[in-house]
Amino acid sequence: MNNNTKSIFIAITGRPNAGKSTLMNTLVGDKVAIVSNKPQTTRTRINGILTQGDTQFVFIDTPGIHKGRNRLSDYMNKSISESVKDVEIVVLVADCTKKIGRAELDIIAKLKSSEQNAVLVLNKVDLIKDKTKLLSIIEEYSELYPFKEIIPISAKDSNSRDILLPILSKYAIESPFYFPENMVTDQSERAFIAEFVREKLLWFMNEEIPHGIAVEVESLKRRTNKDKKILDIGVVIYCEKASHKGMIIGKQGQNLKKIATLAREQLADVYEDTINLQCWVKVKENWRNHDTFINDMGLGSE
Ligand SMILES: Nc1nc2c(ncn2[C@@H]2O[C@H](COP(=O)(O)OP(=O)(O)OP(=O)(O)O)[C@@H](O)[C@H]2O)c(=O)[nH]1
Ligand SMILES: [Mg+2]
Repeated sequence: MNNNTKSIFIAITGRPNAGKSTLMNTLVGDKVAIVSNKPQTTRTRINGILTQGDTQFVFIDTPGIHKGRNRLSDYMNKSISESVKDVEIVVLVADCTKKIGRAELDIIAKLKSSEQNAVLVLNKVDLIKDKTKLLSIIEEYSELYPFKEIIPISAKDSNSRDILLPILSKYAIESPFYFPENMVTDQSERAFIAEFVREKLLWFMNEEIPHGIAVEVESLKRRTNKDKKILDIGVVIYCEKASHKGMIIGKQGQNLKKIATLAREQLADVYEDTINLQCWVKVKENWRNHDTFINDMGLGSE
């Protein structure tokens, strides 16, 4: 390893649905965190890693800060506070189509108490027709905190990577690399696959159901059959009510089939193997208040 390496830990924070995971994926250049139009998509901190030349960026995607009504929410909010502490810089992602709210003010209060280096990303500028509106938003935020930079972008647009990486890299510090150079995330393979499946459930299920879903990879095996590489995956989808189970499965299993097919196709792209995916749905009442279950699912305290 090169002796002159640098690394930088970057916490990505903001309200639910602001585009934090979208931004992390764009910065890493690979899909490492799931994305959906439903708030509270991300549940635990997920690290995305990018090594460029002598610099290693470690992005920490956090759940969107929100008002908790159950133990799972408590864990999610705790993981945000912890992520913001020990990093070189915090990226506050704000949806520029929304007014400054409680979530942004809470994060700014945390930044103030630790005098953290922070940049503000005003996301979703593609949705604003009259770009001059951004000026007043920028002014409002700059009165709240001495952000190092305020950067209007579209996290969906890959150009935002070229804009942000040079800004962030200024805060890198001399240190060995913490992760192998080709690594893009430190999630376990099982966690990554479970998230992929949960993402499809978020896409297709409405109302309260997605928030009460947990996905576990129960079995994961690789085998070869006539030179064909096959990945056998057994997944359990937990939901909170028998009625939810029925809705997830759908008439004659149509819904679950649609979800599993899409998950299988996308996993096949990632792994370049043949994917054999089996999904079961089980009811686990009120699991979001069961500490043991939350911990078993990897959603509890780390
Ligand atoms: N128009 C537009 N939509 C975006 C942009 N960035 C993200 N989105 C959309 O915003 C929604 C939320 O994106 P996520 O990346 O899941 O948001 P998040 O902040 O990680 O949300 P949580 O994990 O729930 O806290 C998705 O539907 C994204 O496609 C953007 O630059 N422009
Ligand atoms: Mg997210």
